[in-house]
Amino acid sequence: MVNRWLRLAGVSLVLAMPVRAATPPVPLTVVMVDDRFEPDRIVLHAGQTYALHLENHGKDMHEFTAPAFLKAATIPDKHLLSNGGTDIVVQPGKSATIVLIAPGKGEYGLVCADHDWDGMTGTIIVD
Ligand SMILES: [Cu+2]
Repeated sequence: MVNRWLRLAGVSLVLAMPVRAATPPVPLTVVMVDDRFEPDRIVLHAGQTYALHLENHGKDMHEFTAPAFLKAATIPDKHLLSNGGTDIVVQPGKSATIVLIAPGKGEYGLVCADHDWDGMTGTIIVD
């Protein structure tokens, strides 16, 4: 009987322990203009969760095209990706936010698929 009480008390203690809150995503804003990324050098820490917020301040549609990076990152909401998971499309005047966990260390290419010819390119560095 005592044994049973102890077991019950143990269960209650476990249930009463506060749930540790998950680390909130680190906000990271990248602005898209005609035709650049601001900033065009994005530095992330491997394994950190980010809320990548893309704002299109331009008059043209822009794309955050980073196939290797988006494939390597952990992205719960894959439906936010376009063109086979290679990019995030942002219409002019609109924004998009995607939560992702940065992949392993490395350097990943970034372009706007429509305006790379005009120098709309960047680099994503994970350290
Ligand atoms: Cu563009």
